[in-house]
Amino acid sequence: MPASPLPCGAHSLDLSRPNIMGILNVTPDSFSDGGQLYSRERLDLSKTLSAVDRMLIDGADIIDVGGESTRPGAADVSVQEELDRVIPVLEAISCRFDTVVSVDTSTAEVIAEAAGKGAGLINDVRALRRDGALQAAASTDLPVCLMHMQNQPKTMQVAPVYEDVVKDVLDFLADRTKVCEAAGIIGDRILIDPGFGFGKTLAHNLQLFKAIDQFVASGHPVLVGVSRKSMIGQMLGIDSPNQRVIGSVALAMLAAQRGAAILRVHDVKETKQALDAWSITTKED
Ligand code: 7PM
Repeated sequence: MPASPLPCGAHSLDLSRPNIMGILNVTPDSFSDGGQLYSRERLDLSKTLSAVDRMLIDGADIIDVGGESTRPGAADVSVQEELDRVIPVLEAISCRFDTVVSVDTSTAEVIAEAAGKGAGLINDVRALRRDGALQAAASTDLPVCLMHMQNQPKTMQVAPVYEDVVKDVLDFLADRTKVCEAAGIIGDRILIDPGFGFGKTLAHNLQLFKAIDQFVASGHPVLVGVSRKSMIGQMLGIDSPNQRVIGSVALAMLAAQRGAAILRVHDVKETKQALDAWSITTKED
């Protein structure tokens, strides 16, 4: 049964095949890829647009713009700071490129503003639990991605505990889905994400990865973000995030094979090549 296209503002997504979401980090701090678009503490817009152009040429279907660092231990950013980082970039991308742009935010003001500046998807690591976020998102009519996170970025990796991580995360996402539907968000426009690395040990992340099919069975499109994360570092014994590309591509492929609809990645070209090779082996002649 081929899924019908997901409307994302002026664009749409074909979720019957895996889609690549390229990460565009517009934060000044340096983990993995953050900070590289900055020069002299200011975001360089022409560098940023070149990075977007590169990702689109390489095969990205979505560009995910994020202005809040959610890395473990990260400090909060003010609403104004987040608006100042995200909105001009969003506007510049959507007026120059023909692509779905998602906004990685938990902030009501950013959600509302982004919708008017060309955002096609709302990606929230807090699953619209912040004050006003749910109402703001519902008013946009855009699809939303609900991610699971235990605790807050500051403390989430201190001592994550679950009764049964797969059940707990599935239950959380089912509950948030219901809350979103009650607020007027159409069920077909709700995507879910287990939230790899967000309040999880390696063992938790592995249990969730093995259970991707159970998330897919919910009927909601599943987004998987494992790119360069510490779970890959721990699995393979690699400290440096930019050395984790091969493991990231391998896990993205496996997630796609298990039915994930969107793969959130740093390494678009490598992921695209792997997915293309896979797709050729499964094509009917
Ligand atoms: C520093 C550390 C900066 C970690 C950024 C991160 C996800 C996401 C992120 C995810 C969805 C990263 C994370 N991860 N949104 N945003 N799913 N939906 O590693 O897994 O990119 S931020």
